[in-house]
Amino acid sequence: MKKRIFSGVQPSGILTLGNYLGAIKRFVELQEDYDAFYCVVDYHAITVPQSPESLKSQIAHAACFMLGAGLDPAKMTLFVQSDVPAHTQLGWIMECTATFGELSRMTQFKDKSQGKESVSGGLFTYPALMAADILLYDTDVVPVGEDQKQHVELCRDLAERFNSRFGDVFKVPEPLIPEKGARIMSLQDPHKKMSKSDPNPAAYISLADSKDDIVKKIRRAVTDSGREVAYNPEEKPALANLITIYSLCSGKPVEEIVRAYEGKGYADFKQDLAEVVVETLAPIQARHDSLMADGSYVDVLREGARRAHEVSSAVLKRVKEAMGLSVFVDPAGVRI
Ligand code: AQP
Repeated sequence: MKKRIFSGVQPSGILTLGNYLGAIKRFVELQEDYDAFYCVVDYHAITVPQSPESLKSQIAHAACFMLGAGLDPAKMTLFVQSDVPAHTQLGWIMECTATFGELSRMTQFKDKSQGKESVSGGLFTYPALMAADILLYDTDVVPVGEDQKQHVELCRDLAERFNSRFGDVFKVPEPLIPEKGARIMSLQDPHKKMSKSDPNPAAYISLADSKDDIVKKIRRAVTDSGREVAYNPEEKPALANLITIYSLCSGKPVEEIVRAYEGKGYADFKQDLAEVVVETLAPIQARHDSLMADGSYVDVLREGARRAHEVSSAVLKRVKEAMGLSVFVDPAGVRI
């Protein structure tokens, strides 16, 4: 039997090249060998304010970019989190399993709440919901970028704690972090990761960016002092990030890229990098546009939610029974 994987993407903006290279590209490869469940985690997106129109369209774009990148409904299950009731139900149980101290130590909460006058309670407890997302599918492996590693570790701790109290209920999942591309950095600050919710659009390449936008953003990307195209993440982190993007998009090893630009300057390198990124995104954008236009992604999400509900409701029932909670109706509210 194939091992199960689960992973999610937040529709908190239009997906970026970081999301693609760090996660979605891998999702496409992994659907060949795993029983894959991929989720557009819209409940996570509302941990920060979202307008109803933007959220609705960001969910559609996220699904179409994921399908456009190569996710195949015949090989994997793609669904939207809020279509499957078990997520928030187990989310609450996981909040009651996690401790305040544990949640306070999550670095993403610290980063995202920094400098804000007011943050939602959901931003604080979101790693408990993420643990629920994963555990509901008896997940073996969670493919994520480096930034999510701490949350998957928390998920493992919560599963083990729950199992030690209530018996062998949850499968304890393993994170799967790519060696390369685990963290694509901002084009404006190589010490910050590329994020779709960055207030400065010059900091990221959105999967919806036009050729002109991509060329401009790469031309304006910060580089380090000096002129030589050399890969040195410690001393030249901005350039190293650009070389990593080049390598992941072109499939060429870093050494080959560095060799090709010996004696040339940053301008030549950036011009070619822009071309490589445009070529990588063009087919994804074309498929995304046609899925958005014909609306066929809706059927994919509907069927995905049906499958996800089937699997997750059985796991939730197991959890509730183990804890002594009521199981007189199924998670969708139907009497059983
Ligand atoms: N910069 C990145 N480099 C590599 N991988 C990344 N991921 C995100 N940013 C990078 C990976 O993409 C998957 C989906 O991430 P997410 O949308 O669920 O949440 P996130 O990590 O918080 O992504 P963003 O773009 O930074 O969103 P906002 O701005 O809303 O916080 C995950 O596997 C993640 O590791």
